[in-house]
Amino acid sequence: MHSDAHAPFKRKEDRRLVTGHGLYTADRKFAGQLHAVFLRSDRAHADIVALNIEAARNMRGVHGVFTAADSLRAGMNQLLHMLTLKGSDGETMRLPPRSAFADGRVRFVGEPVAMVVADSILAGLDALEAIEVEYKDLPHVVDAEKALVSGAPQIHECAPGNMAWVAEAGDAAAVDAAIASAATVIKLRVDSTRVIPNPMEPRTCAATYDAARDHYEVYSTTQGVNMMKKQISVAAGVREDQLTIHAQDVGGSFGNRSAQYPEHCAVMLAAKALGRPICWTGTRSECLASDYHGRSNLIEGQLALDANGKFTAIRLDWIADMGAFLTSAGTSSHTRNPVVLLTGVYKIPALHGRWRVAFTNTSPIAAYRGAGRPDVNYIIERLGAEAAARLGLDPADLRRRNLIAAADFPYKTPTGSVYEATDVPGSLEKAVALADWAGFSKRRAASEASGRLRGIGMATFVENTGAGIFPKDQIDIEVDAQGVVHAYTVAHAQGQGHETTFAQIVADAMGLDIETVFLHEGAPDRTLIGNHTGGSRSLVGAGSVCKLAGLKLVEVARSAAAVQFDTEPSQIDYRAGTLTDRASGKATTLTELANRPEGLKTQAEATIGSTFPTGCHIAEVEIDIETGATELLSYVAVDDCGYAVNHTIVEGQVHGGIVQGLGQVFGEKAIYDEQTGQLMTGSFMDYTMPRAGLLKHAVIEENCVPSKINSLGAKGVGESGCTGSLSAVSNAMADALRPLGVPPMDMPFTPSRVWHAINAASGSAR
Ligand code: MCN
Repeated sequence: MHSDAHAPFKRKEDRRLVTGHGLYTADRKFAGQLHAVFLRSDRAHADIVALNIEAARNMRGVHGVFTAADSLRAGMNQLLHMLTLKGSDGETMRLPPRSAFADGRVRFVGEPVAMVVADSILAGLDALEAIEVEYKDLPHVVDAEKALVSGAPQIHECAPGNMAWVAEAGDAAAVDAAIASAATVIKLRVDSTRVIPNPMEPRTCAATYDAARDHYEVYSTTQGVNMMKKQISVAAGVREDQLTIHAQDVGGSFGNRSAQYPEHCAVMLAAKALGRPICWTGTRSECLASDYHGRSNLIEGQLALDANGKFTAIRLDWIADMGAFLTSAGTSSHTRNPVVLLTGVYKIPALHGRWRVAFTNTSPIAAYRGAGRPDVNYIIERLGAEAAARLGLDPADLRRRNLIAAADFPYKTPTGSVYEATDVPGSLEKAVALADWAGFSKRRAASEASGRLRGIGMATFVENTGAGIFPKDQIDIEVDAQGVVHAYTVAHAQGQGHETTFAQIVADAMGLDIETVFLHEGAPDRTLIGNHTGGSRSLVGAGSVCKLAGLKLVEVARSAAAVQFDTEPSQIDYRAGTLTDRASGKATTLTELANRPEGLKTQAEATIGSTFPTGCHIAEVEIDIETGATELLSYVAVDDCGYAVNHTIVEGQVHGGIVQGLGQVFGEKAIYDEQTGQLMTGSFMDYTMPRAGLLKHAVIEENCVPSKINSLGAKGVGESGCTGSLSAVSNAMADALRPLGVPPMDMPFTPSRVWHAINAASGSAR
């Protein structure tokens, strides 16, 4: 039975996951395991004058206490950075060294200083209390803009002025000229706020060491074992063949689990030193402070328009906060992705962008769902909305004047990106109809009559899915003795449903029932080349190779059947697992062929680049003037994800992405206190996660144009919801508040901030 992309069916992984039979890293139990707990810096910037671990080391139940002295001695002195780029100032990106523990100086609250390994977590926590650290406080800076001001506290010797690197793209002179002759220039400064990813499963890792083989097994919450192996190998100073990385179920990630963490090295260090398995699981507060954070981009934008409302130039001046250290790909997601998308979905002849990438005394920043794409879309779309308001134009009409027409694809942008075929104008018209855009003024009048502010906001967007760091994606595929098909991949879902969709692809390619196909992710015992899950590239990459693998396996089976029936492969008909010799009518099956001594297996591979998903999202909000509380009344998303393998999962991905964006729009914001450098949002009492009920009514539709770069015709979808929702909802908020004279404000639109903005604008503090 072929799987029908339109017929909803249950996810294969859910039987395991919703019945409590998932195997998450912390579920693993090792004979003789010990527990690690970390002493973390309680200050933003300080020299470690003295560190006394003797008392802790001698406490009951304690097996060891580890510090930077141990990790440096073991050759752990630099986390890997995947991309070291040359900046527009001619300087290479500055890469401050980082070991498993702070080496003589702490640079953010939450940085590991020491690790106790004990029989139990409680014994370890008791021993942490006995560690004496003498600090000499240093001046700190937690704000990226202030960190770049001359005279700011210096965080790393190797990075003068706290600058990690500077990048530029586009033509500054062309933009100057276009702005000088523009009929209208809109200027806006936005803050794509710092957020903390917060997967449901806290960050955790475990390590065992086999002295006989000089080999580590590392168990971790990760987005892909290959990339993690490369990073840990460099950071821990061990060869890749000395490492096996395991992960089965991973309870969410949102981008912050593709990079390696110091804790990986720390548990490996202890596993070798003590000859026992070492396990660590972060507490929620520990993760809030020490997990890699996301976004934190301050962007000044200028949009120039001619007298007909056509965009003539855009300029972005961008400060990307990287926190205290560079993560493996954090800088590129905040610079490379926005450069690729600098034009948005519009025809804009002149572009220029400058990115200053700064160090601050805060937790490092890594990719976070969208990885720079929601941020660049946020500034472009907010500029567009302000322009429409200034010119008295319908925002949909302003877009119609400027969108790249469907006939103009593939479209080469002035910064050299080539967008593949899509249909943003079509998505806009579909979204406008679904949202009853034309009927909004009536609805607004009704809200006004009941003393409420109503606003509507639109975002049109394009994204680039990740091209991948490894050169190709390989899939192993084989049939077992029972006729069950097994596919093996490096990609690793953390909730995206690959076990279902990838199995669906193989089943479709081979004409089999999806129940007879199983996907194995991570596959540590195979030497497959392939990319981790990230940049919404898994389906486009590994997923499309699953199709090639299924088709190739049928051909391998056809050849085997031809040998058996002494004929040519072309004479063998294949249908739903049965192979028939057209001339003799003799038949065999995949199962029978698999039971030959040589079995039935093959490997497929392909090198797949970026796809360019697009979309148009529309949000409608209503604000209670008395309290500043906002209700999201409706949300319409029309996305082009190319061929959709599984509509239910696509819808779930878009829905999840929208809600993740709503979190940032309405509440989430990591706040460091300027005076003390302390993380003020260190628990769920202070850090506002989105709640069920925030998105009551969402219409999620597709307007798909197949991609030409992969065998499925698919484009990625995992991040689109986030990319559209920041802009659409913020524009709706701005639209609701504009009639009261509230100037453009930034996320998060909490009741308190909205209430204060309304009252400041009306000049009557209530
Ligand atoms: N899909 C489909 N048809 C398409 C596109 C995708 O059926 N045309 C399906 C895929 O087969 C897959 C899912 O949708 O089951 C997402 O596919 P894809 O867009 O390729 O994204 P990835 O699988 O590479 O997932 C990464 C992406 C990113 S970058 C983040 S961050 C993210 C996200 O997905 N983090 C998530 N979604 C998440 N969902 C959950 N539950 N948890 C996370 O941590």
